[in-house]
Amino acid sequence: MVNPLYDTLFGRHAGKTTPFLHLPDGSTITHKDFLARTARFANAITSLGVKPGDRLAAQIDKSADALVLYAACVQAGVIFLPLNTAYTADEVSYFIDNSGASLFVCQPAQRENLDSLSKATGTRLETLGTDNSGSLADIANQQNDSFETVARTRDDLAAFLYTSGTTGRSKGAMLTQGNLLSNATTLVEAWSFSSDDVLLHALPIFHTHGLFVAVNVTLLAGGSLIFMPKFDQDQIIANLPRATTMMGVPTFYTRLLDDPRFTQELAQHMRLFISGSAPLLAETHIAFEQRTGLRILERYGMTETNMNTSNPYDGDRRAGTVGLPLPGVELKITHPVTGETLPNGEVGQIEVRGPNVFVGYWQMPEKTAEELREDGFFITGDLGTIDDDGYVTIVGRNKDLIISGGFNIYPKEIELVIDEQPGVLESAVIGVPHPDFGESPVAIIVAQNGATPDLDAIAGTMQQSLARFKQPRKLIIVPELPRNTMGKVQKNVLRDTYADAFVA
Ligand code: MCA
Ligand code: AMP
Repeated sequence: MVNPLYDTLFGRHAGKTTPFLHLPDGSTITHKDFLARTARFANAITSLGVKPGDRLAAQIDKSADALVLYAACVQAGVIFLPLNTAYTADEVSYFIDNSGASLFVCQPAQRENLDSLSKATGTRLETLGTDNSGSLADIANQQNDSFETVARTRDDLAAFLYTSGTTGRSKGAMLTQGNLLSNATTLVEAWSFSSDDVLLHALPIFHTHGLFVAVNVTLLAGGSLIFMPKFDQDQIIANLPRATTMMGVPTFYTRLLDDPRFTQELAQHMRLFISGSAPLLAETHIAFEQRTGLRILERYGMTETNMNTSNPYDGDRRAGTVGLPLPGVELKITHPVTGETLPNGEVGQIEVRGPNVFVGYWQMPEKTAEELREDGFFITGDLGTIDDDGYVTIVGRNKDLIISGGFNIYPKEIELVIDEQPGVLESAVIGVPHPDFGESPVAIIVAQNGATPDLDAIAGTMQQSLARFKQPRKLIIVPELPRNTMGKVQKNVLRDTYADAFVA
């Protein structure tokens, strides 16, 4: 194979005139047309001087062209670096600078806002809209619709996905062609995907879940996607009858259960509902089965590892568990201090090894060594148990992380911003239960002696520097933070104290 990822996911569909994408306006894009446009984009980025192994960063709205850009990067051997559209210019500048991206593609409306960033980092800036608009689309429209696929091996890098750390600095997880291919192959088999599948796609495509799981699996199976710009309840209800499968974060499922239009009749033809990225409450799993007669299949993954475990397609899907290690994935529970493997039933850190596990963090060898052992086991930072049947249950996290509606929020990043504000002595950001997002951040702030921090001004500053989904919806001033005898802030105590912060 010339380029394993391109040939296996995309090239295999050459010439097919069957639909790949069903778009919201009722139109479809066939595999053949998708590949022709991919070739135009591969020619376009190459004509701009982007070479194999270079990074292309994209912060663009979800659209068929956004997916074409991913495919074009694979075909041209360029490392794809998708970015959350909610990130502010401050946040984006770090990713561009750290990755050394040679091309940054943003939304047309953002060009002015991001122009200075592009000049400061020396990165070329082009734009791409959702409707064949933008400077990159203009260039692509002038190109040939065939492109000589760039040769790659399974060990070559295919994508960088930035994931934050407990220090607040984001790390670029380097994923190879082999990482993505092995996981897609495993999942097609594990979840019985076929060319008959029509996946209702409402996830963003700048994360593993929406891009590497939903899109790669569908492509490999030869199925098609109902490609929606975002999760829109009315659109989901309207499109479900045309779909066979859906993947979502738990918020998708709790929202559907809150909607009386989501009935057994509407859902019963569906082959499979899959949930991941955040804990699915056992009560949601049970309520879903009571409503539809179907059991959600919950699986567990990470940006660094793709998917690690899954409840079985045929067999017992156990509520509250993330199922069994996927074929080819080794999983063990270890003691957080000694690293020794613990017996079944005991809680410890979850470690995984397999062809799905990334190769390290970009230009951060120390960080890589801290989390990726020399023997290939990756320390996930999740805490869990394995039972005697092999089912894994996640019971907590050994990392300071909040997951809101499937988006990761690292408290340290927010604390660093708050601590710099006038009148603030220190702060602690905690995640507490939220009825819609599962968890949501709350900022607990201690004032400097005699000062009264201006909470509105703090919220305003966060608006500038942090994506909206990271901004705590509640800021609370307290006289002091609870500390243990070592002087460490007891976030568990704060989480208990403010557990009801978002209860209606
Ligand atoms: C939007 N907002 C949020 C979130 N999303 N706030 C907190 N948490 C969120 N997740 C804010 C917006 O800024 C806005 O704020 C308000 O909520 C409504 O915005 P809207 O765009 O209407 O949001 P939404 O449609 O309600 O979006 C919620 C959502 C979305 C559908 C749950 O966040 C989503 O699609 N999440 C999926 C994330 C995902 O794909 N994660 C996978 C990571 P305001 O009104 O104040 O301006 S990959 C991963 O974790 C691993 C590998 C794995 O295992 O999968
Ligand atoms: P990310 O860094 O965005 O890839 O998020 C990965 C994290 O999401 C994991 O380390 C887990 O903490 C969490 N996660 C993913 N899937 C599940 C799940 N099914 N249940 C609980 N947590 C999950």
